[in-house]
Amino acid sequence: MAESETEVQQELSLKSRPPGARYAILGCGSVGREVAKKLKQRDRKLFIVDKDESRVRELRSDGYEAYVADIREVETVGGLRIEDLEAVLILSSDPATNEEAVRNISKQSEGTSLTVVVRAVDPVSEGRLDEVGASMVIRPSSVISDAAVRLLDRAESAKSVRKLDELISGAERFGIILHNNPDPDTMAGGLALKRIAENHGVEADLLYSGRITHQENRAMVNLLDIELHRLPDEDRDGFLETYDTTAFVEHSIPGENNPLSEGFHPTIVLDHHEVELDTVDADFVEIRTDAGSVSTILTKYIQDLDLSIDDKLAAALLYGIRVDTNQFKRNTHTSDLTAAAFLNPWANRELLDRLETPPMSPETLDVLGKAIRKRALVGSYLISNVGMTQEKDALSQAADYLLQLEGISTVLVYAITEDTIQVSARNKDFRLNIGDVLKEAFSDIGSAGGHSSMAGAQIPIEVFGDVMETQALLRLVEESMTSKFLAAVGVERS
Ligand SMILES: [Mn+2]
Repeated sequence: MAESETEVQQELSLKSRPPGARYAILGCGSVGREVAKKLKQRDRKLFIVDKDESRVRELRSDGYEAYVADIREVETVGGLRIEDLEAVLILSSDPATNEEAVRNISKQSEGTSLTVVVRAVDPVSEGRLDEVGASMVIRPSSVISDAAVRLLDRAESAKSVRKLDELISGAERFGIILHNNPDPDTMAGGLALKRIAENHGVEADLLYSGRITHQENRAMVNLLDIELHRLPDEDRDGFLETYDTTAFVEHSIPGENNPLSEGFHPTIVLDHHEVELDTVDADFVEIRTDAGSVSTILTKYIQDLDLSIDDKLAAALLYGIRVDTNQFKRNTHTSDLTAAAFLNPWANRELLDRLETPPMSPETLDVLGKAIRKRALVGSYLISNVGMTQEKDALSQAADYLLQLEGISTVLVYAITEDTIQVSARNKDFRLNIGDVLKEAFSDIGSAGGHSSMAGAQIPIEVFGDVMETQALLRLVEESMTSKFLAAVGVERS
């Protein structure tokens, strides 16, 4: 039985006075349809008005509350006055009609908070729509250009991840090389790369050099039961020849933060630290300084490859992001937050809690104590010489901790461990890039680098010659570290 317009209206309007946000779409061609579909998914109360009867019938049969009317003269929708709505979207393909409709709607909603969104069909009418009262104008040029760039990004990352996936799927033996003294980010990145390999039935080994002393890192290895293989001290390159495919995770240059010889050629390099790209030699290179961690980069790969992720790997990656961004307070990018949002529902909560509150070792506490006691302040700079220690990883914790001191914006903590001076620096002064400062201060005697807010350096003790007497050596080191650092930040020593 064909229903007359008014009967349908009365029936529908009587049936329910919908709760929550009420929207109206005026002019419902293909664009209106798409918007209606999206708003329906959000469970919004939607009214649709269009002058085409057959279109309205079709919309009703799809379950929409639709009415036939001239959108330039609408005064009520489904028994509601315009001002009772939260928003009106004017989406017809005719510029003059849309302009008329905006004029009509804004006249009726004067003094209310109604949102009027209108589609500009051509650049000419764009400006006029603002004048006649639109709250927001949809500009085709910016919408299309945004979409074009977004699709290009997606295509590029799809191409890149496909290349990485192909390289890994062709591997016989895959050696994933973490940076020295692995931290949560490099380990989580390694685990994710291993997951990608597993998907092709490729065996992968996590390889590293140095030590795992920081309680965070130790806790992660134990709690996640990570199988790590220490690189041999002798003939590492020979050992690595047994792997036909290798990857650097969170480092990029042979010999920098890894023990490999200059000529070593990894297959894959993944990192988020700034580096001269033309100095990186590998078949596949992804260095993203617009990511605060390598875990962020690997999370995107897992998503793009549509791989399932278990709660342990999700917890590891989320932890890697949180540690490197210091709980999203340092060097955090949109990509980090997007990755964290993806991982959060999957991550094993209990595991994450235990990872984030690892028991502190007495040795670490001693280093913290020494760093606090030995601090020297120069303006807002804090420099602390911890002396001799094996707890290299405790230095970064001491630096993080001391950065909280009132009036302090930049912290430098260092110690002699075995035959190297280890430096850890933190900074919250936006005018300063502590990575560049350390490079300027120490790269003539060692390796140094990092970001604007956190950085490190390693200086071989032999640069101080063969001073045998420890106290004399410590004084010499302190003298030189302090003057080099202060000179690099441009502070005259009184
Ligand atoms: Mn990192």
